[in-house]
Amino acid sequence: MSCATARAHANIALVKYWGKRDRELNLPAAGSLSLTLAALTTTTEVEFDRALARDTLVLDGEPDTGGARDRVSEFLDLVRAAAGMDARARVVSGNDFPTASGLASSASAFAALALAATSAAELVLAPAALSVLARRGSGSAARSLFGGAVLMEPGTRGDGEDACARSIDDLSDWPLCMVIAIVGGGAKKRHSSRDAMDHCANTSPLYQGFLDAVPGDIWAARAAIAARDLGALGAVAEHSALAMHAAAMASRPPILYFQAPTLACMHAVHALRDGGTPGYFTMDAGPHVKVLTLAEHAPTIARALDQLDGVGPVFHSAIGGAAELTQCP
Ligand code: 2P0
Repeated sequence: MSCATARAHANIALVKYWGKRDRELNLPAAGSLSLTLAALTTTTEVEFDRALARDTLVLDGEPDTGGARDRVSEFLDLVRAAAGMDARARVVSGNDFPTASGLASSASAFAALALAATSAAELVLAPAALSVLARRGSGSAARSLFGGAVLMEPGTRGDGEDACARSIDDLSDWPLCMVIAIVGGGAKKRHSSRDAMDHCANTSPLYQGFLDAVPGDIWAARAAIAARDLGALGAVAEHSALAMHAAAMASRPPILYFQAPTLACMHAVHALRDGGTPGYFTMDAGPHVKVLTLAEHAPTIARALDQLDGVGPVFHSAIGGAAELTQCP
């Protein structure tokens, strides 16, 4: 049976995705805008085999028979339905960044799985349709199929066929860089983003405020990218991250991702900026801090954050390209 291997990069949203308009089809309540990161990669091999009784998953070298395998299997059901086939698959997936670091891997994971599984099933999809499919696995995965700066459209259709991402700029002439500071030693997070965003949407009085700001934030981010204006782009990124976290914190009961070193990093970034080193923070559904800057300033920012108690390791990544097929071994 056919086999395919694909590689996809993780991405960090500058305008955050936080909340859904449809849970079944995994439709976002608003758009989002992200940067694809070259240094964080998932590689996934999919082999359909009629002799298999069920789907199998090996994740970072370990057989997985739990929730991750079930989520992969549910996603493969979508591919099987679209391709008109019923063979089960062997899936082998690995991250080149430590899964234990607590960095989100579902974006690169489902982007690589969508590309490898459709190719192995000989299902030819246009980029937008592949993004729609990846979204069913994880909302942020719809963005990880593309390189550079990526815009996710929330769409308006009930069937979700217009809720997909596209690259809006390859950024090849702008050396943006993301410094990633791991906080809390990569301990498993207390709230999955999927559950947390639902809980926030259902209970936080600040959720609607976050949502209402998204279209303007996307407009401002796109204008800043077009003008190659790091200060304007960074201001939007800090605003969107803080608005998302403020809404999450105001949930009942609260969702608090920040730890003390998270705040120390945020203050350090502002102090560096006051001193002339441009950097702008963003945080996702966890305590880690990512700092948007230019490549020439990344070592200075990484060194400053690495010196803080409870912070580390700190590394940095350039902007990455689109997901791609590699050959099967
Ligand atoms: C983002 N996050 O835009 C936001 C910011 C986390 C905080 O996308 O339920 O794992 O699978 O669609 O994609 C993480 O959410 O959620 C995420 P599902 P996902 O990057």
